[in-house]
Amino acid sequence: MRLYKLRLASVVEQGSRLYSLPETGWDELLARDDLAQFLEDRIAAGCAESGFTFSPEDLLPPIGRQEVWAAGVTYFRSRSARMEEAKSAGGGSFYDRVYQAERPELFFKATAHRVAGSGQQVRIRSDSHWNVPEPELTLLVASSGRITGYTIGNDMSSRDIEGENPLYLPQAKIYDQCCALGPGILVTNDALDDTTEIDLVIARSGVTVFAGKTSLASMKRRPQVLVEYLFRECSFPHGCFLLTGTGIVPPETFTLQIGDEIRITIEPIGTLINYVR
Ligand code: DO4
Ligand code: MG
Repeated sequence: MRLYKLRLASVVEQGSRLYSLPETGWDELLARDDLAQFLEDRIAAGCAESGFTFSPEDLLPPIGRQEVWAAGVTYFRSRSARMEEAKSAGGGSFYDRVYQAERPELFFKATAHRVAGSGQQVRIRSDSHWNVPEPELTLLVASSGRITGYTIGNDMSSRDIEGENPLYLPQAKIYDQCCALGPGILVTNDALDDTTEIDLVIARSGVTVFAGKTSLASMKRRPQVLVEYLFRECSFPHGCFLLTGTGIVPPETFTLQIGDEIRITIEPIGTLINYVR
């Protein structure tokens, strides 16, 4: 079952049918521990209007008052790329240490104001010359700490700023339209299979300039463990989103340019499409 946020409605896709949920607040839905059951019950009770249709332009980012957090260095590829980028500044060993450590790297990424939805624009910083998208499986976590769904996240990153000094991480990671989420939320109580693939394609004027692939089998940490650390000393009355880290890093010669199209696909969630401006 997939849940979409539109300008005027919350919409559930079940099988090949779309149902709108009038009078159901987005934040109230996302905070729920029993989201899958709640949506199924609403549909079964006839409280959802069927026969609804929408086009991709109607989509909003699937976020309301939730905070967006991110985990880092959860794949070997991210560890190695970051050790290299921070080496000359003397910061290289931090990344290997956090990759091995019991405590994960978790950082605050965005509120809704800085998040783009599918079809919308993400930004690169004007004071950076080396920028990449980070395609990440993203958890929807209820206020209780239970994982109730999955979406796709793009953790836009300025690698030159981060590499100059690890203490610049918040500036490399947090700015307007630094994050994309969408297109919708796969609502399920089941964990995603380890064979689930994450695909990234970057196109420039219609030509692919980078393509990469990974799978959840390469992620070093389990989603529930990341959530357990995040919830240790933070409460989330409206639930939250947690990006789980990137396993795809383009080569050092690559940087995003204005106009690039970024496509991230994770089936069975869908494809998140954004344009750089
Ligand atoms: O430590 C820097 C950020 C790491 C990150 O965002 C990732 O691995 O995805
Ligand atoms: Mg990341």
